[in-house]
Amino acid sequence: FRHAFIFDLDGVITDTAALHLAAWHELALALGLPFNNAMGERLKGVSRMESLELILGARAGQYSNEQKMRLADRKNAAYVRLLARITSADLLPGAVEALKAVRASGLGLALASASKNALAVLDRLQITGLFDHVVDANQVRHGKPDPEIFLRAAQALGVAPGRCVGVEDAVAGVQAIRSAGMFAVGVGSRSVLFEADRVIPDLTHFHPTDYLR
Ligand code: G16
Ligand code: MG
Repeated sequence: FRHAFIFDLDGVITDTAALHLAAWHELALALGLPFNNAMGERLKGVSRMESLELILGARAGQYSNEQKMRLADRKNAAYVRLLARITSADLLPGAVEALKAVRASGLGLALASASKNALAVLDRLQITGLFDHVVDANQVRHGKPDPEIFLRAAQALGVAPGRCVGVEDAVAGVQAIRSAGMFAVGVGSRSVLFEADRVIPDLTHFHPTDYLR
């Protein structure tokens, strides 16, 4: 491939963010921890264990690593239960069309998701076959905003980072794309994703060639 697109999953292709939030909320309630929906923005794109630290906040020091692992497992069990409800009807507007447009233009297409459940989500959405390569949290050492996940995807596609475009809804994700030396397309609001090279409200009317240098 001469150029490639690397898409984030949660919040770009489907709105699992709401399910993650519901699962964290359930855990916070059980632990008697304060929780507000404003937490949502900070949890986006952030790994499971780092999300737990944010949820525990000042009380993080009161739990051993083993206890934290158990709490993270508990949240994940709740999240996986919610995932069973996802179908291709949960694809965000324009998402499949955008992915198909990338393929139709002969460009490489990869997924870079901070979720260990990414393959299960792709499967539920029935879009696994659209990707040339998938990198998820099981394959990387450092989470977003570290560029590792995007660099791995580019390497697997055999495309130099400077010829890659990353598509993200999270601040941490946009930062990861920029540190990888790629062009960053933010999906969401400009006030949140101001570090992106371009910001679009959603994937409707997504034309891959608009972002190639
Ligand atoms: C996603 C979500 C994050 C979530 C993370 C880990 O990343 O945005 O909120 O904490 O995955 O998920 P899991 O607990 O399933 O491993 P992305 O990069 O797809 O937006
Ligand atoms: Mg995301």
